[in-house]
Amino acid sequence: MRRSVSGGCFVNCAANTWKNFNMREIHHRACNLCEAICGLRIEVENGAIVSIKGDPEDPLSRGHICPKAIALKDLQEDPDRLRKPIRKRVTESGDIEWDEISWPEALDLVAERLTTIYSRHGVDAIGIYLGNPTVHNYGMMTHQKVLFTHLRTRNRYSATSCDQLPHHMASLWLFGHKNLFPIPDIDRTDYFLMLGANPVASNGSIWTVPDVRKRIKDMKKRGAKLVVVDPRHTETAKLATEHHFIRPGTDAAFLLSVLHTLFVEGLVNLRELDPLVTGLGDVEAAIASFDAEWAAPHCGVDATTIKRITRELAAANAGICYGRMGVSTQAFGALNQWLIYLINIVTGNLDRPGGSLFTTPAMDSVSTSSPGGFARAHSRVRGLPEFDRELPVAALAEEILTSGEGQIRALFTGAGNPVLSTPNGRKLDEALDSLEFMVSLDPYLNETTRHSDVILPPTSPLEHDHFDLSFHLNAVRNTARMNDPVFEPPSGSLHDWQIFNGLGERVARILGMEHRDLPEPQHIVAMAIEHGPYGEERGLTLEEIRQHPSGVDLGPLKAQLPDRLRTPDKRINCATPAALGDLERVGEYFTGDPSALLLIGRRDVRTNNSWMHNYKRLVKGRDRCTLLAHPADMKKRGITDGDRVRVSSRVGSLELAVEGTEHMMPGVVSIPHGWGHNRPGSRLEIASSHSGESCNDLTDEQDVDRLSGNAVLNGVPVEMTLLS
Ligand SMILES: Nc1nc2c(c(=O)[nH]1)N[C@H]1C(S)=C(S)[C@@H](COP(=O)(O)OP(=O)(O)OC[C@H]3O[C@@H](n4cnc5c(=O)[nH]c(N)nc54)[C@H](O)[C@@H]3O)O[C@H]1N2
Ligand SMILES: Nc1nc2c(c(=O)[nH]1)N[C@H]1C(S)=C(S)[C@@H](COP(=O)(O)OP(=O)(O)OC[C@H]3O[C@@H](n4cnc5c(=O)[nH]c(N)nc54)[C@H](O)[C@@H]3O)O[C@H]1N2
Ligand code: SF4
Ligand SMILES: [Mo]
Repeated sequence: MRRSVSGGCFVNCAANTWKNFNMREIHHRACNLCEAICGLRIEVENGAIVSIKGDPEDPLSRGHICPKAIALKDLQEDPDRLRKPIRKRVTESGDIEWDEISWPEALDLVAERLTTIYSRHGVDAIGIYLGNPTVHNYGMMTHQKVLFTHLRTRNRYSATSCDQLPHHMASLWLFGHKNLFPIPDIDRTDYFLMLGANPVASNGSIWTVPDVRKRIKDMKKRGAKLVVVDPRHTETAKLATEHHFIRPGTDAAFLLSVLHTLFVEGLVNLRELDPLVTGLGDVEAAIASFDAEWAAPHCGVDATTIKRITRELAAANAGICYGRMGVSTQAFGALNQWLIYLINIVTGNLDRPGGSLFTTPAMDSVSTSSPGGFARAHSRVRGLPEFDRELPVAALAEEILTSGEGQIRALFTGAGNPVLSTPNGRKLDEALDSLEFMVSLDPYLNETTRHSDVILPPTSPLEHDHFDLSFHLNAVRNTARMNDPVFEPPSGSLHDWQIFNGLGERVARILGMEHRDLPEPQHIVAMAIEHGPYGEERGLTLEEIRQHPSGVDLGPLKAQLPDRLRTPDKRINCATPAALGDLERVGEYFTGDPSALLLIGRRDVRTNNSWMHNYKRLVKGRDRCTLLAHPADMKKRGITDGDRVRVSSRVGSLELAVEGTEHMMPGVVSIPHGWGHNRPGSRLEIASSHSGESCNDLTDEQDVDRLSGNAVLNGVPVEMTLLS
């Protein structure tokens, strides 16, 4: 055992003096569930959690907490959460059974199967998919390369390409690094134009903004304005100064006309950015035909309103334009994010307090990771472009199902549930069924991992230490936290990073490659912090951060251009060829059927993508997996509130109950994602009795943002009929 996971000391050395379990103790901890990374105080008595509360001393979250954090207790105690590796066995009568096996046996088996397929069919025969919790678990971030550098496959996929891929692309194009995100400085802004985001439910994304509700209220008290543009009158829209419906998928028209208005009305004002910005003349010429009168009939926001919003944004001392999932996971995801960045640039609001600013995290992934690259290779079957050495996940099923050289025959999934989270989940189900071998690094036997031959369950989040590697980069204030584990890991269990070390070592040994285990994640982070911005400047160390378990305040976001840019000439060249090239598609796209019923998604504060429906406190009460529709669309089809309907798209259909609401734009329906726990063979007792349906049985893997390859999850044409 020890030999097999060298580098993995179970007792987390300096970090832990194990607690006396007969006492009540408060553990400080940052929540790992969503991007808000709220500080928590977890009270433990006799080895069990008795309360979870917000930590008022956390300088970022200031005591905020949401219902999901309390479910960390349920996650810790869930009998369905796997504690030991399990291997699939098909009985003589064809039933599937799962047997617990030891860690050495599991790791040996996985390494042997992966290397056999690799040796027989070549490097690209192994596919990798990593899901969202990867970025909430620093050991997965630091250690995945221990295994993946040996596997060298081009078939790498992740949730990024059904999520924030367009942000990375726009950041690379304009600022020179995929992770240089401009963060809305909500606490100091005068004007906020928000498209396709619902932070009151999501708690913010590519924007770590705990307690956003209070921040919005404070902002309005100061006299600042929040304008929300969304096909649904969302929880965020309810707090806004104004809300405008927009036809899904048409934000490019809206944003182009905002930029156009800024140009033609002489509202471009680069302010401090003036010496840094080039290429605006080319952009102005390229968008000359996209005025507000052209945009209005496509997007459903009238021309007068578009122009007024534009003038208000331009007149604000400090303003923000921000867009998230609704504008990223649709037909023009990459173009939209590029346009949003440009609007912030030409109004002089980039790098401006109260506008959008780059952060300065203690461990700076802008310095420690590659800048990223685009379209240096393409997927085998459909020719979709890579970004940062990953292919769009919309291509995963076909890369498994289409025979020929480079076909995926074995798949490694880690912290992901692509059967529920990626477009056309039914096709992926079929594809996963056809694999020669599949292994999942995951604590649950769920809709995806049921296809695996072996499931490797890591320790729970509270059983390992925690430093947030991802989200300080996106936060509205610079802070840092390092927290010790709340519970001692059960004897013989392994952390995600130890599993990567164990597999990496075995794969290398079998393939005769050189291998070095990586040290514990905290050592890697400690080094990066020492060489990070505060380490170099004033000797900040991980140890010092650990001494402040509620977090260290590193101050408000600051202007830092041109230093922060990673472009070779330290300038922002706005005339991005790929984005300008995509403009050709705009006119063509908007000739589509204006009467089509379009499907969008939604998030609820009690859900977290697909994986937190197995906790009673989060699923109790009314059914949340319903279809929302405007009463006019229901009436046309003879549907009344509470009826069950069939919704169908090019790829599939499902049945669910309807809720009529004028909060939906006419012509648009909404189904939340992450449900559909009714597929046989998973082990999720509570989730399967609140199963809902998976809206990704309707989304179409063939319909991607043609520029980026990002999945189109919003604006999917569907039909809705009453079930008799
Ligand atoms: N239609 C539609 N689809 C969407 C979206 C949408 O808005 N609409 N949103 C998309 C977005 S933004 C995202 S990020 C994706 C998410 O897509 P995925 O990341 O594929 O799915 P999750 O539901 O987050 O599944 C997380 C998995 O990680 C496991 N897990 C949890 N914690 C850990 C851990 O610490 N270690 C390991 N090894 N495993 C862990 C869980 O058991 C679960 O199996 O879904 C996307 N899909
Ligand atoms: N409670 C909860 N919180 C979460 C998650 C969760 O599942 N549950 N998931 C986390 C993850 S992984 C992510 S990535 C973030 C996402 O964070 P957000 O992007 O803030 O969350 P969404 O609810 O997906 O917001 C997308 C909005 O876009 C709107 N929309 C849909 N189509 C269009 C369109 O074509 N144009 C415009 N303008 N708007 C459109 C939708 O109505 C919705 O209000 O949330 C994170 N936080
Ligand atoms: S908002 Fe997100 S980070 Fe904060 S407590 Fe809720 S789930 Fe955790
Ligand atoms: Mo996401």
